[in-house]
Amino acid sequence: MPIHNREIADRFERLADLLEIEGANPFRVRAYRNAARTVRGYPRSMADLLDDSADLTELPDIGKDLAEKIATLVDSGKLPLLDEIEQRTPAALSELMKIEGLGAKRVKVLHDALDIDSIDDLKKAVASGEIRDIEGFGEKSEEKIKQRLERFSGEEQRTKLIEAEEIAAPLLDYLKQADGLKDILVAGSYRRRKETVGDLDILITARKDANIMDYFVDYEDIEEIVSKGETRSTVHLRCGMQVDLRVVPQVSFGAAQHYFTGSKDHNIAVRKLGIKKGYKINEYGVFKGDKRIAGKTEKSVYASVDLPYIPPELRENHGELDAARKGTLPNLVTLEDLRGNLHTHTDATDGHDTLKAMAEAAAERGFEYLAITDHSRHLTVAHGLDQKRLQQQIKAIDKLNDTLDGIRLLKSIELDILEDGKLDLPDSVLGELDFVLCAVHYKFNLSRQKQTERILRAMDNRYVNILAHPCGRLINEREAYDIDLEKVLEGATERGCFIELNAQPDRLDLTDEGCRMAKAMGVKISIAADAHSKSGFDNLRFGIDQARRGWLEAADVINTRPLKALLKLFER
Ligand code: DGT
Ligand code: CA
Ligand code: CA
Repeated sequence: MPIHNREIADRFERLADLLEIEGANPFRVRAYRNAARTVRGYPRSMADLLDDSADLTELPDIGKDLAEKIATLVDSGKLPLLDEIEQRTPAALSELMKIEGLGAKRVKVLHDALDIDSIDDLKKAVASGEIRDIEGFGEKSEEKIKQRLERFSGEEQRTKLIEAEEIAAPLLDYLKQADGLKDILVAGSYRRRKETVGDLDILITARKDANIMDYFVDYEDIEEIVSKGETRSTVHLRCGMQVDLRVVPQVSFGAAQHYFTGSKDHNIAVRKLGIKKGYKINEYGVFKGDKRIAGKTEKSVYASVDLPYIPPELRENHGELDAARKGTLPNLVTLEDLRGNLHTHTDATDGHDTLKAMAEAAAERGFEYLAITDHSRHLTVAHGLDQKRLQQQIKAIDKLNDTLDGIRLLKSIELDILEDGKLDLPDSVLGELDFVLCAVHYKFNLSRQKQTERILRAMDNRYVNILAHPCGRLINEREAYDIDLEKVLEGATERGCFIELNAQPDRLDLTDEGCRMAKAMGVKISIAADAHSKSGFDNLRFGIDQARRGWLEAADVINTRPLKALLKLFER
């Protein structure tokens, strides 16, 4: 059975959690967390890599021991060390650590004091008011835990797009081998490129005698067949993902694509336009009375209500129908529009590849420029650059630029924004850089007003050009810190600063809504890979997805500009 990167990463994370609760060596804990992050974000599945006899120790943060553990997991589905630990420490304690504010230490205290082993136990303890009596907790923290529990249970579990892709890929490969299959497409939120998806909606057309459904439910990764019919089946995969599969007639394929791509609100709005013209629009086609007048292609569905084709990323009923009618749909930015990347780390700080390797990888991708933005010295990473090391890097970049052909390295830095909005390197050295990136990496819990002020103060510095990952969220892991985004965007325009859309698939920060707001306010965006290794440039396509959902066109994005025009933008 194929094991997905996500499952491997989850196990390593649980291992790290349990080790941390047991008070293990922090470096050991960190090693498993880093490995989990590498595996989770890796564009190819570990199973595939091993199939190709790849050397896993070449991946960031994967040593010999971890490589062996991954191989065992792929081979047998087992992680013996985790099994061993779960004998003595309940696995569900790792769940408790997902509650914001409960770290390993506090989880252990709860466990030791009240035998709390699960979210359910914790809920009961909160309800009976027992938490407040534990040393170091008190009434206030009991109340906080209560609120967080409520929020936690309210969240439906949605899957990050990159993980959904990883789950979909082997299933699609499998389905494509079905006898008699003609077309196959993943519709739903997946096709709209939403940052997270609830389930996968797969559409198929096939020869009449093809037994698609029998073939489908034989897929080895299925845990439960929820329903199986001739044209529609629903299953749950082992990883928990639901898959809806529909087999539709060829003449209806466009209408089905349209219907099942959604969003629901978009569909309803289109259907209303149909009703006005006396048509019925559903997943089988567009009908005038009993006569099908459109539906073989999506384009024909839109044409039936006098609209041009609308790209899936826009189909949220956020004004796209009006824009389509008026002929003002945006000409959405594409991956090919990007001429370079403005957020990159090397092994000088927490990246994994050398300056030269990153430069060559970027050149190979056809980038015209690549900005090196290692971390500054403050709290973020252990090896942040101080003034002296930054100056060394500047020299190294100058030297490398002399030898590089076709690509220019830009000298930059990712500065920490300190709590008071000051920056952690002096202006004298910032002046030597091509531009400056800044970001919040700690003190996430300031009040809205203070956090907003903090960022505005940082942008006051005349050397600052881009605010990186402006909201600080990690999808499914950490909420955004509280800021007044409108004020920050306004502050950015006033100061001639730009905002980043960080393309790491677990950040995607700025959000799609944020992009629309920025566009409306005239703030330009940098779509940035935040690459920590050569493969990190692959992130860009997720950034593009999000940007398109945010209605951005090439002109709204600064790294679509040729080098000269870009450098001009950085003069402030
Ligand atoms: P998800 O799975 O929560 O990420 O979001 P979707 O958009 O993939 O939603 P899903 O899987 O429930 O349904 C797939 C599409 O099917 C949805 O985008 C639009 C269409 N659809 C589902 N239910 C309805 C409905 O009641 N009316 C209409 N017009 N369309 C629907
Ligand atoms: Ca769906
Ligand atoms: Ca569905």
